[in-house]
Amino acid sequence: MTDCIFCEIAAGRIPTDKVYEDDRVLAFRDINPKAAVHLLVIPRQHVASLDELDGSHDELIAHLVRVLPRLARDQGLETGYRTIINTGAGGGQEVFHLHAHLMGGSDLPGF
Ligand code: DGP
Repeated sequence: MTDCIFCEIAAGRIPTDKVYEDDRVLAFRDINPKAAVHLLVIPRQHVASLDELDGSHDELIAHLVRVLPRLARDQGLETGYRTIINTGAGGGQEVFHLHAHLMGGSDLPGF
C-alpha cells in the first residue's frame, strides 16, 4: 500500500469504475461527479502535480493529453467537453497525484 489513493487505484488495489487503461495512463469515473460524464485521467507513474513535471515526463504527458479527445469521443461527447487540471491547494487540488478532469454532457456546470 502507498498513501496515494490514485496509485492504489492504478495498482488495482482499490476498485474503481475504470473506463480506459493502457501501459501509461488510466481513466476512471470521478467518485463525486460534477457532470453527466466526469472522468479522471491519471498517469500510472506517480507525479504529484504539474509543478513536478520536467523533460522526462514529456512523452507521458503528451500521451495523456492525446487520450483525452479519444475518451471524449468514446463517451459520446460530440459537441465538446471540458478538461481541468487543478494544481496545488490554491488551485483546488485535493488528490496529489496528477490528474485531468474530463467533463461533459447535459449537466455541465458553468465555469
Ligand atoms: P482535485 O480537486 O482536482 O484533486 O480532484 C480530485 C477528484 O478525485 C475529486 O473530484 C474526487 C475524486 N476522487 C477522490 N477520491 C476518489 C476515489 O477514491 N475514487 C474516485 N473514483 N474518485 C476519487
